Amino acid sequence: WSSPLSGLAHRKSLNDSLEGEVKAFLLDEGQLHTYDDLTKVNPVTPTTVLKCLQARYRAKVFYTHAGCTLVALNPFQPVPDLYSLDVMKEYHCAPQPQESKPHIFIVAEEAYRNVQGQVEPVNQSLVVSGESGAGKTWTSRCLMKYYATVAASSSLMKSQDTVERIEKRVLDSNPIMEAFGNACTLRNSNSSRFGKYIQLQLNRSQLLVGASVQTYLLEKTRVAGQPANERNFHIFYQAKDCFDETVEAMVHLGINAEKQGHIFRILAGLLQLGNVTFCSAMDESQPCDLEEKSKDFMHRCASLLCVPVEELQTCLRVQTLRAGKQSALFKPCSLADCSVRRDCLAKVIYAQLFEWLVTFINDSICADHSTWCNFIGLLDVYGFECFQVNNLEQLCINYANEKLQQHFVAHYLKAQQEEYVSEGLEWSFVKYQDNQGCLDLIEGIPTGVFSLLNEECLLNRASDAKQFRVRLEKELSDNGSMSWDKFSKQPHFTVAHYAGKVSYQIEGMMEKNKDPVPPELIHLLQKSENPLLHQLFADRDPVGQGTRGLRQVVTVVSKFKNSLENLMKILHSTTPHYTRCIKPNTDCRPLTFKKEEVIMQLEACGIVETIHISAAGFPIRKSWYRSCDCTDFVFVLQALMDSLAEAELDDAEDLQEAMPTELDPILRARGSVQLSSIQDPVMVRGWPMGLALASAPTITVSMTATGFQKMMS
Ligand code: AOV
Ligand code: MG
Repeated sequence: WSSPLSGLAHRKSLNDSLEGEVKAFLLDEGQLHTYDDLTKVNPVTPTTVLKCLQARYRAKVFYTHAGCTLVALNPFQPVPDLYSLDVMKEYHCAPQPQESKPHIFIVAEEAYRNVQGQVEPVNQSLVVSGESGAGKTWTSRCLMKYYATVAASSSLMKSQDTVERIEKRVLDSNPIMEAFGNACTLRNSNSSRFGKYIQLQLNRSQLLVGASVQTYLLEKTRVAGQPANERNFHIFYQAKDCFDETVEAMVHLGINAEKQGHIFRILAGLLQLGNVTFCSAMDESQPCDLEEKSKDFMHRCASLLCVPVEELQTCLRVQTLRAGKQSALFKPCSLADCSVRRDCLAKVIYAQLFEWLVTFINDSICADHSTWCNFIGLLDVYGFECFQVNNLEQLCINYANEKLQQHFVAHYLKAQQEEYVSEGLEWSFVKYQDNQGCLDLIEGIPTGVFSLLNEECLLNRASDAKQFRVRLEKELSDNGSMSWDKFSKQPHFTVAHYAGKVSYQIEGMMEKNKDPVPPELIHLLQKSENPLLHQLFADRDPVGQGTRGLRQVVTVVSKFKNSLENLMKILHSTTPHYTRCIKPNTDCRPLTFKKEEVIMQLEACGIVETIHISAAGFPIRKSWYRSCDCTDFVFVLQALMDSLAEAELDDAEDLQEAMPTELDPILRARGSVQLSSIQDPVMVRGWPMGLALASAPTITVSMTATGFQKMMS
């Protein structure tokens, strides 16, 4: 308890300084930056929370507790020594890390101590959320470095130079995955274009012995085209230093020079392919021609991908229609289709290469199952996105964020309140934004957007955006999270996500969901003499989507939904810890705090509700503030604390006796303060519930003596 109010003398000056809205604001504004936990802000309103965060940001304090969650403000500039080895040690060695200054390392250390469990090991998950550019990936990297340091197992030191220690290898997975899976977007110059859940595997002695990575839906369309002023994946541009780092990481993970050669030839092939353009043939019955300047690109592409150039040209421009088992018909593709095929080839190669890298990384860092017993999982997914034009990628990304929000709501907001009630605490439910309606809209069966989209895709007919919009409207118009922009020229639908409304363009959505790959392209790649490219497609069934033998149409959204459901199962089986990254301004400018932008993010993730509910774990009950003057209460509380700090309290009677007489005038004015003990103290995260106050004019102070003492210590 670090209230700046200490004793009677302050009361008058405090009252004098309270005016207008600030009147309800009990904290000395000059001291706002000292509030390490937003549950101590009083009263908890979006404005007061915002003020506190702003004051802290100004004072270059970037982490603040919000009860059960940690709020991380993005400084958008390096903060010297914030993540140094010494700081890690400090938090790791602290007897009570929670009492140190708020830091991501507190969350890390708490999970690390929890994982051992008092009865049996409990796996932990660190869920980092926030919008694009808020700092999730940065935070995840900090967390990984922390564990790679405090849980380092020197026994695994290998003598060969190329096989690095496991901690180093786990960390080295980052630059590789970021080089291939991150890109510069309008929101973030290092935006993750895939989701990632990494499980850090710990042995019985809590040493890091390995890790496994699960990735989610790489935004592969980016390889073929990017929105204006955005870029392709980093790997296509890296300048020397970053590139060296990527290559070094590859070496550490066992991707030798030969394999690297294969990888870079494939990437170079994709760059050449991207330059290929087509033009209509004179004779319409003939396949499209290559633009003159594209012929060289085509040759270089074929040579780099190690496929016959004639066949490459043909399969980009001619569709092969099977007619019976043996014979085939050939149909020239339209000009537009040629480009679609070119892009499709690039996408399928890149996505497969990315998947191969992830598998390779896993093979290199995953510990044998017998050697580890529990894990700490780190979740870093792409943040909520809302662009001018949003399509299936954004729908999936925002759906993932919606799922995480639900996990948070269910796990924390709902569960915590139910716990209070079950423990007999008089409690009126704090309303929070339940996003089930939005999730029903997206994933509901049989009439959610995903189901309807799949249905449309399985019909095997040319998809029509207008028709699909009509269908959506017919089936989903009674869902409050869905709305329509009547004036938009293109067919759209708008979803009210927890983090804001997003309008999705329907055009192109069906094709993206089907994600068809012409079989000719797969046949071609299977002939590649680049051993890696050949390997990427060796097992693939050219006609079906999956590997040979499993012939069924798996749409993008059904695959994504399944993988997210698995993720949710894992999250539910672990103890979660939430970190909310906040982006203080959309321009990514250092130390710039835009109130309107921050408040929207705070509201979106329900921070204020979280604080209200968490605050119940502390001694102040919110309802009290609504009905009476807060200054009195804090004053009473502070005076109580001051005088009881030294007292030996065994029961409520002791407490009654120790009541300071200075309180009498207030008590007379306010009614009385009754002290009684709670028979069964409510334990909230190891804290006996301190005080619960009933409404004015009678102030009922209920507490356990030990609770009070603990609070004081
Ligand atoms: P994101 O992961 O949340 O966005 P990042 O973690 O990539 O966002 O953060 C964006 C940028 O903010 C980083 O590249 C850093 O420059 C800066 N940054 C973030 N946290 C810190 C910090 N603690 N200290 C200094 N700089 C920081 V996305 O992946 O786009 O949703 O899809
Ligand atoms: Mg990221």
